[in-house]
Amino acid sequence: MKKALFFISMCLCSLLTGCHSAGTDVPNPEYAIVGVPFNKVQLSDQFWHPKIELNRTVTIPVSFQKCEEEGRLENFLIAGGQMEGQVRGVMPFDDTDVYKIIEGASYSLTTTPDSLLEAYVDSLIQIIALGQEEDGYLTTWKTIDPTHSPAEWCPPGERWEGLAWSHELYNSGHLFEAAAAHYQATGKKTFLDIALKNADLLVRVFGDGANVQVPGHQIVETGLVKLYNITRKEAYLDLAKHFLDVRGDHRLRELWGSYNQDHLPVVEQSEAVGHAVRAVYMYAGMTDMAVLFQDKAYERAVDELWQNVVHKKTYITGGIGSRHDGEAFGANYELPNLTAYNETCAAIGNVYWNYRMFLLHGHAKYIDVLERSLYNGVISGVGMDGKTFFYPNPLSCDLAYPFNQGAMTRKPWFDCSCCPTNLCRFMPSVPGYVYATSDEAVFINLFVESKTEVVLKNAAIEVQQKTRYPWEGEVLIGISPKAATRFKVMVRIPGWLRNSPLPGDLYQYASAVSKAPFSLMLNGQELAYTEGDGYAIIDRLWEPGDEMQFAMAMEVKEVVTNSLVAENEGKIALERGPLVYCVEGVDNSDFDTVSAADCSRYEVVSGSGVLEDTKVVYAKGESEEQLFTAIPYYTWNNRGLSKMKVWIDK
Ligand code: FUB
Ligand code: ZN
Repeated sequence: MKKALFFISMCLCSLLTGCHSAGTDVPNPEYAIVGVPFNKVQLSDQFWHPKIELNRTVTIPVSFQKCEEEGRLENFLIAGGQMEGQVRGVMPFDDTDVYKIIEGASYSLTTTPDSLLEAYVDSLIQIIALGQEEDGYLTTWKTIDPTHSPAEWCPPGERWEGLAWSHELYNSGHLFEAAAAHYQATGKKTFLDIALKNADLLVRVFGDGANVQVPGHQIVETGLVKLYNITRKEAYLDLAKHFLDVRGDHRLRELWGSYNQDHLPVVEQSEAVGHAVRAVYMYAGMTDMAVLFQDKAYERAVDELWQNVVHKKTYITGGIGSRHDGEAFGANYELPNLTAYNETCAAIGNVYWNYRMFLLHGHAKYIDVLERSLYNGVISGVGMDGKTFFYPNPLSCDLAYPFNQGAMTRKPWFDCSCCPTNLCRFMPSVPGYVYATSDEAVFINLFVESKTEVVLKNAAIEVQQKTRYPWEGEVLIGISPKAATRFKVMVRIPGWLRNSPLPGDLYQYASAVSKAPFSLMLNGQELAYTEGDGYAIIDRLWEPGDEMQFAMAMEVKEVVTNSLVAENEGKIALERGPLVYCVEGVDNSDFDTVSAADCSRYEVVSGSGVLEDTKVVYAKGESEEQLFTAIPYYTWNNRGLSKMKVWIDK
């Protein structure tokens, strides 16, 4: 079967047309701050670059293979009348796995050209086109047989019937996001044309209030904005806003309730409730609206929601959505460790949302949240082999509770494989979070060895970082305009460096950190800078070849939780730089009684075996005896079954 599909896809590949020039940017010009797109940032670091390579060489190929094996591609062929049969798979959104992997493959093609992969992606797009109906409709299970739903919980029905569960608009949203990325990465319009045809159908069906149903699972909103950024077609933007404006309005339709964030008009929502991935995708869309429509009600709502999530509902790992039941946010301060859900997709969505909040407000606190999710709750989702995955990401494992969809180790795939394929698309986009620009400033947000070129005040400026972050705290930041130019450089001073693990009072460091947590020099000399919005702001006439030396103290710090989280009473977690640590049974034979009470110092040493590229922490007692060993949280469960905990008795 696999061979047959590959053959079909390669034949279709030869029909390919519509190749355009590569590398078109689609940043959103309405944001006062614009991220430097991923395809303009070259990473050369030892942390992210290998992970992105692993994603390119292992995660993406194995995920494509799973899609072939499990009939995800056949569904498009059956829908297009090219094959006989009933829908394959058990989820009404299986189409999106294919879109999301194409999105990731497109990103990786920009940084690493690969003619075979490009041909394969092109052929998949041809297959997807076959599954699209004449008028642009594209959800294969409904086209194949609307009376037969792949999932028990999703009622069958004609187009747009049962939108609470049918995922038709979710499918469109991922289609739009993937097609925008494919166009941005390759310059080809093949996938974009499919997306635009589908978007035009949505405008005809839902535009102008013709149909006041809303998506059961949000994402079409941000997808439409991405299409608007490319086409500047107002109808896409208006439809995105329409979907948000009518949500939760009981005067228009019978509401679905808080699981779908459909209990109140979105601008009246102030507490994060319901399904976590749905929620953060929606908040990302709302943040887009706050900017694009200069809408203060939207801005106020996302500010309040953000405060609620960060101050009361975020794990120390940046994970969100504490309940397995409904894959949902819990009540304020409901942050259990063993049963923490923390879906990988929710952590990824949290990055998407926080990045938009940064672009809206320009404050580094949003990058603090983003960085915490990125280095902990996102990358814990994929094993070091690149082909096994966590769906939930708990903060404790007792070797009894099968947290990972029935398992206690990472699994190669899931019937609902949203998390692996979200990682496929997310990982190669990481370079896009490192730098940003406004009219007068360059932002250094993440510390990653890399280089880029930005244009500010009509001057081209080379920006470069050399660093071994997150293992070491020194960063050399090269700022080199072609000719001397005055502008600002904003160097983020991470919250973890200044006694604030996360904004708010959910977590604190147990003791004050070093008096001089960082230093910033220019060309080896003292440097005059001001501080604001979480940044060191250096406003000067920059000369070709200028270089700053930013040095952050990388101490091991103990974190304590607000007493309202009863679960963590009397316990500490360990952090070093942006990384949260945990203890695993495999390193600690006395796992159940591990305690930091008698710890007098922490020693940082290089890991070994699969952890050889990491730093592990030894807790030492008064007479230098080893009390326990802690490893970076994201690396846990890579050495077989083991108990694990982030929060340690003190
Ligand atoms: O419903 C689509 C995806 O499946 C959600 O985002 C995940 O939480 C999983 O339920
Ligand atoms: Zn998921």
